[in-house]
Amino acid sequence: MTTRTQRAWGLIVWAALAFLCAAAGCSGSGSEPAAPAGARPAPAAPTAATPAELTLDLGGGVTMELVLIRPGKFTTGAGEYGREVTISKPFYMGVTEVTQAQYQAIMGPNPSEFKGATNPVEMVSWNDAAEFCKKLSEKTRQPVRLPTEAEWEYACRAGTRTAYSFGDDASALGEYAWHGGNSEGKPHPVGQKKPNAWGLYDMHGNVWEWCADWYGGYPKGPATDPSGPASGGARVLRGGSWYRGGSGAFRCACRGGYGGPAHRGDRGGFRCAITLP
Ligand SMILES: [Ca+2]
Repeated sequence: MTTRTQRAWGLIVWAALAFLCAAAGCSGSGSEPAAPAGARPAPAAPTAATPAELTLDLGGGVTMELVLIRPGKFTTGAGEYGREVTISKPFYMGVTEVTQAQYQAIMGPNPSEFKGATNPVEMVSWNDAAEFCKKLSEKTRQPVRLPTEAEWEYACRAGTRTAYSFGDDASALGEYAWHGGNSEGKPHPVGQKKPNAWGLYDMHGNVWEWCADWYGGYPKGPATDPSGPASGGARVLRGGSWYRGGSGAFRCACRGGYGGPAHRGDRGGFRCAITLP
């Protein structure tokens, strides 16, 4: 497939994604339903075996920083979804999207359209991201994987109950996100905007992020550690990208998910998670 064909196909796919997102209630910026009491994570202290921060050595002077995410509960979604989700196990979450330097250190070639060592890697499929995690696991002897969609939203919310991790006011989005209104038509080096309360950068914007789950309907009622349908045709993407100008795609609850696991686009990347032993 030629680059032009890939990009044209990508436009079709992302347009469909935007439609899905809008259909899923991501186009507004209103308040979300209040979460039940106790929705914030338990303030468990990190231990020597589970430090608050973890640094992986990818070789060649390249590292990856992750932070400990403690168990807790959150209420997901715009009003039509509102339901309680429990994250019962701690995990580590990448502080940033995977950069091109990190991707090259593990995979070799850099597939990105917008080249830059500290830019997020893009033009990576879900399969590519999974392969990266597998190889990084082998290199570091850590169980590196993609976050589940529930873990991603939990980490994005960082204990908040609002439309965005910084509140309900979309006018502050530019302080936290590269989006269509400030990106000048390209992704930017990771970690330049403000982090959320748990120290995670670019959860809103820059590039969409692949999650582990197949895209499908949410389970009804409360759920604990949901991991999506057993099978499907598309994988979940979260967080919005440098391309999109509307504020809806950047909501903590907004679901993306289109294109099969082999789809690549210049608006899609990922970040890593690690299961604790
Ligand atoms: Ca992002």
